[in-house]
Amino acid sequence: MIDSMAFPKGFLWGGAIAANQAEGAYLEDGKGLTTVDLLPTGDKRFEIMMGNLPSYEPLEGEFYPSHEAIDFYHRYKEDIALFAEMGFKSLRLSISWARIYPNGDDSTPNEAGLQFYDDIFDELLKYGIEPVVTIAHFDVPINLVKNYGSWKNRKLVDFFEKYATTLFERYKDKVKYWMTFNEINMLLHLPFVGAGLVFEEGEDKLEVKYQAAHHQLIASSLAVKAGHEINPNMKIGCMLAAGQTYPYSCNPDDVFDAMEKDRDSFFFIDVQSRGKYPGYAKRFFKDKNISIKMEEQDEALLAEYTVDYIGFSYYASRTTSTNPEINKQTSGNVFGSIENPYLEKSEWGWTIDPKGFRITANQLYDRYQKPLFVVENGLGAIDIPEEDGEIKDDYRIDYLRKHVLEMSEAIEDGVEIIGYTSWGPIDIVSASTGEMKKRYGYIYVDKDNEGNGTLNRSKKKSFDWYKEVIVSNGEKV
Ligand code: BGP
Repeated sequence: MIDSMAFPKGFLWGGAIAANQAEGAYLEDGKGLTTVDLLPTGDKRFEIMMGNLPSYEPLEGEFYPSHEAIDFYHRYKEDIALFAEMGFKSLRLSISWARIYPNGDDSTPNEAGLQFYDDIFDELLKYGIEPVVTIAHFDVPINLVKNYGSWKNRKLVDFFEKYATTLFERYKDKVKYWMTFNEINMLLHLPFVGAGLVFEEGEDKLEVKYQAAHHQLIASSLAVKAGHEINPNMKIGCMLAAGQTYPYSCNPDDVFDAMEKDRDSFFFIDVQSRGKYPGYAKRFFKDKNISIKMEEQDEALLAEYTVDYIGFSYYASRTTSTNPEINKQTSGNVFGSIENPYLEKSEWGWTIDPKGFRITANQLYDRYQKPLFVVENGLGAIDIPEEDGEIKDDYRIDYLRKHVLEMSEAIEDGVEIIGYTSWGPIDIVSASTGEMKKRYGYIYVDKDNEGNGTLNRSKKKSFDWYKEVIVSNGEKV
């Protein structure tokens, strides 16, 4: 254990999960089918994530991990008790849109779905755990994809506004912290995942993506408006897949390239936090011949209803070069990074860069001057139980310790950070691969990649480590 003193009183330590990666029960109690329910494992998964969906129904013989996931739907009490034992101050979770509005365009919400989240929030509050809610985390009701074209269509703004308003009204006294769209910039990289986009022949994909982005940005503003009207104490944030891009060399071409790559992501938060389309985006649209359809009131909405805080995930940094020779080396990252010779990588090729976390936090705070909330961070790794079943995940502890220390450095740098919810405090389905073997948890779940296992929960070595971090408010890491 190492001493650090930076964390403010009331810092929201905890963990983060998403409905589709944890709940399972994919058609139970009136839930409708969503985009994620059509993502199998294997190569097809990536194809679909890029916007090539073969069918609007699950196919015979395919394995869809979200259908059962880790059965959080039926086991949440046991899981929340374990989170409480670790001393969690917060739990970030998402609400499944299709549990509330099974088809997305229904006139009334599904009471069973609303009740399920009421029960979860009550259970959390019983232990003094603050719920932090993501309104949309990579799942769109499939009816909206099939019959409306998902976020390509402006109508989604209305459906989302209605969905968000239903949540704000129902949970106004239970939930203070909200986020509108998980990793909103993921839409550019995995368009089906981020926005339910399925491309048709001949479509200008870039234009479609930015039109969908515009709709999400407007929907996000309208959600901020509705939430604040319903309860002015609500804090409604955005959520960015963050991670600094480094230039491979000090060649100004590389430096400029790195800046542009970061702007692909900042674009979203510039709009959500600063309230307007940045000049560089306008130039980009012009250069690429992209025209975005906007309505008269849009600019005013974006300007008036900006977010209260900046939520972000940080796993890895990226590196970029304009030199075609160097560009040949790539590493496994949806953001298309090249190898950074100074950094180690995870088993999935993600760089391990704790200092990059400090840099990223500083950069976001310098840019937006709003409180930051680290809502995802962690190491996806293969855990192999010892003979007695114990999992000695020192590699995970090592990753997290270094990141928590860099976070404390960022706080010393003057960055305002209100909480840290590490990703997947209990093993859940991986978003990118659909695998169970890519694990992040302090709590092990007995389930393999094919879906076999008892689903029993057990504590890993990191469980006690994280408990100590929280008890000492980050003084002992
Ligand atoms: C983020 C997502 C999460 C999550 C995490 C880890 O992009 O918001 O849903 O799963 O990354 O990624 P993976 O599960 O692919 O390891």
